[in-house]
Amino acid sequence: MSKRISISDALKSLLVKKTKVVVLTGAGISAESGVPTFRGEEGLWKKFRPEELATFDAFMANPELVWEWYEYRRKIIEEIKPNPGHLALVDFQRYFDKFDLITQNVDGLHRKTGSKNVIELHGNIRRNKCIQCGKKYESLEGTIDGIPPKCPCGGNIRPDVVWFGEMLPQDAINYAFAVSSECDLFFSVGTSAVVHPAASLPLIAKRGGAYVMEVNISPTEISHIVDESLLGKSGEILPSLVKYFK
Ligand code: BV8
Ligand code: ZN
Repeated sequence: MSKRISISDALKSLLVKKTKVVVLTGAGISAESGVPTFRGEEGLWKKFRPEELATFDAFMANPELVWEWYEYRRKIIEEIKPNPGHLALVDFQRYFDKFDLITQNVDGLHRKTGSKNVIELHGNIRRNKCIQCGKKYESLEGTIDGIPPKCPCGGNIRPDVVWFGEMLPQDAINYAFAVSSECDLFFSVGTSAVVHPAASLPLIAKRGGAYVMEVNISPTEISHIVDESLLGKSGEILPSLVKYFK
């Protein structure tokens, strides 16, 4: 049973139903489900730098390598299960009258847990698309076998994620900017806050007058601007915040 962590009176007074809440998550919230983060010591990018794998140029230069890297990551996420941090955010969504969950993660775990209307800023590794005709593929059915597979139109199939140097889905990022600037309480959970434009959301929330929280096992690039940092695992901290719900 997770104990109740001590929090400030300011945060306690905001944990009421009418508070407008936005949560931004990064790879850290999936770490306790066994998904390697990006920049940690065991990080996915230990062997390769992000620019060598998560870019369109990398894919065009070496489609097999990039495809195999995503297949390796898809295998990992096939077996994983949501952890108490994901589950707590479903409770958050049920409790607060106005709640938005924005994620940088591509593992689809929030949706799998039951969170609704998740804003996936960087796409979803479970989905693919054709680089030539843009056709989206929820599964590889209808594609031509190969590494990477090919679309009947002849184009290579790629993961439907946002690579470095690529625009984020316009509707997703616009919505994220809007709700972050209007919320009362913003949580940055399990993200190193180095990847833009997602990393600007806590700043936008702060400028909009929100109380900005950080939940992380270690300090990050935004620790100096948040109102309150809760140091620890999101799988322990988020469920213990649910205990404060009235
Ligand atoms: C764009 C999908 C422009 C693919 C990803 C200089 C300044 C500002 C911006 C830039 C710049 N130079 C370059 C840029 C742009 C670039 C960028 O931000 N680069 C960074 C590295 C400097 N951004 C882009 O390219 C974006 N596009 O800007 O387009 C544009 C404009 C016009 C026209 C065309 C283009 C696109 C960015 C999206 C890239 N795609 N992923 C894939 O996943 O393969 S990013 C990738 O990083 C993931 O999505 C990931 O979510 C994201 C952020 O990483 P984190 O989630 O934070 O993960 P990380 O490992 O870093 O940290 C984990 C954290 O968890 C740690 O803090 C750790 O302490 C904590 N933790 C661990 N365990 C726990 C925990 N916390 C709590 N509990 C635990 N148990
Ligand atoms: Zn095609």
